[in-house]
Amino acid sequence: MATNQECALAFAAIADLLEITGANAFKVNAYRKAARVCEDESSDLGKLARETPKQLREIEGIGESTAAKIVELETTGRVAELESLRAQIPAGLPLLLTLAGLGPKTVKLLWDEAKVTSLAELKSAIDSGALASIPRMGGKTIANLREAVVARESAAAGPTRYRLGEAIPLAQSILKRLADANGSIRVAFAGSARRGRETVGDLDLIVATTDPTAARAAFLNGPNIAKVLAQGDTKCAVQLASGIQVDLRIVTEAVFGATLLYFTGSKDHNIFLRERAIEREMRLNEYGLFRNPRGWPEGKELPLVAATTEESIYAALDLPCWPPELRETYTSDFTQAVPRLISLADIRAELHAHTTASDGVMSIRELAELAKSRGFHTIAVTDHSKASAQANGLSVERLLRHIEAIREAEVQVGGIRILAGSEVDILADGRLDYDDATLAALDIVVASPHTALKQSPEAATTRLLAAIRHPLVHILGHPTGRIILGREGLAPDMQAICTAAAQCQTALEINCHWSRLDLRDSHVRAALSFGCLIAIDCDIHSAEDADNLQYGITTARRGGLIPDHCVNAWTADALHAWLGRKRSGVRLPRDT
Ligand code: DGT
Ligand code: CA
Ligand code: CA
Ligand code: ZN
Repeated sequence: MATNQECALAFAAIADLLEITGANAFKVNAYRKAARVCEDESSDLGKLARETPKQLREIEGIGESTAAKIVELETTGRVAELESLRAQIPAGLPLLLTLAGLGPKTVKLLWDEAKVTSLAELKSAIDSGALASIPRMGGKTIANLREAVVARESAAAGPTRYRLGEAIPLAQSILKRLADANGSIRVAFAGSARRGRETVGDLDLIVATTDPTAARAAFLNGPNIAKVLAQGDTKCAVQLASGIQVDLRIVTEAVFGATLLYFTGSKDHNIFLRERAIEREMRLNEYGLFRNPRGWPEGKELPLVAATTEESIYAALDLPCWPPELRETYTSDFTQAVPRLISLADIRAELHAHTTASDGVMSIRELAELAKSRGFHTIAVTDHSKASAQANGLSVERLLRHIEAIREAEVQVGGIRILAGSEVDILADGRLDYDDATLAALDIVVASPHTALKQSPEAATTRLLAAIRHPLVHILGHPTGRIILGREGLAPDMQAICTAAAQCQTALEINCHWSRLDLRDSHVRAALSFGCLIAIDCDIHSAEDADNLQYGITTARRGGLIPDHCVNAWTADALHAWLGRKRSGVRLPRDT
């Protein structure tokens, strides 16, 4: 039940609080080390705690007391020492730790010397000049503090959004606690996270249970919860240490579907459904779909039509059950049928992955074993090209040796096709970073923009078109180079891009990393309307990156992608035929 991340968070929180209370440095450091070790540990600590607790002690950095706390967290869901530390200090202090540049030492100093115990008190202490008299508080430190407080206040004023892949893992441990709680029947994400939006404002969870008290306790008591915002019988809300808010609805199994439907949204989709209900003399709300005949006596209970599952509600409204990813806008596109959208299980190949040869952390063999463990028939090794010097891009000589190593690994590993490829830089003017003879020696070429990401839309269009039309390029990698909540990236003419990509059978990538999701959902929709091929790739640098596939899939689904248009969903024969076709029209240097 306790995840490694939860253990790490608990130890980090203990270390912070110990430091604030002035505990000795040795003890503080032991907890900090334990937090790091838990974070990096590859085996499941909760499972060890349950099955073979003695083995916890064998992990370097886990001692007797930290091992006992992992067992405690696993068996009780709490760590008593953490709770008693929290009880010893003012409730507002832990929040101060989340201010930029404010560590436990300074928080302790502020508390001891200026009696600061909350954000508001810190602000007035700065404004009144009270901090200036504190030893070790220089003008620069105070200026930094002021900036951090201002940043926090403006963040609180504006709508802070979180990237999907950052937010979801934070709530997964809560969802698990809810699922494991007594009486729990069903748990689910709702809201924008379930619809797979690239950013979320908050997270929404729903639990169906016969024991609401146990569900509430499971939700409110966890190591990563900074603050309880609401704790009612059916609605609870918390703020996590990272600042993100999590809302929970506690319901009975009988109305789970209606509540899930309502809180999945979007608001526009809810309006669409409600109006459809009204047209049919029905009423839809978070408790169910009810018959509401004309002339029904005021105040008399409406007869229930459906509430337990979303499917039954859609069916009663004469609609196919819309996948959450399509519930984004007010649209009646899918009143007759919904497309068979691509799903995780359809993916059979990864075509964008890095090894230690450039900036990845896995060897070719490790990568291949990872892909095999996912049931893939093909993995492409696509390390960076020479222009990406910061990513240790390969010179032509190194690339040729790498191809040999890939061929050897394919024989040694067996049972999976390992393609020799490259993620070749598309230079600012559209030329590729390797010459044609070099590219022709590869099985697969992913061409990506990495630099000059602020060039004009016209220059970007010319640049990307050159790569798409290059006969040796199979896939255009992260086409715009945008970073969500970070940088805009290129803004090419998508119609021109899609027209050329469809014509040349060059696939456009959906890069699955949650900071990229590039192509974005709207681009996927546009690309499909032009008949483009789409690749969904994790751009693997380390094993965890493979888990980002889910975010690429939801992005693809939001764009309406069906498996036929996704090269990663094809059979090995179909995929390799497409890759080969891209080679057949080209005169290779050795033929001339
Ligand atoms: P977010 O959190 O900003 O990323 O977006 P959502 O869609 O998760 O929005 P949120 O958390 O405010 O509410 C979750 C869902 O609950 C929303 O998608 C639809 C439903 N909902 C919330 N408030 C209303 C409302 O006032 N009217 C209707 N029709 N639905 C609502
Ligand atoms: Ca939400
Ligand atoms: Ca919400
Ligand atoms: Zn790249």
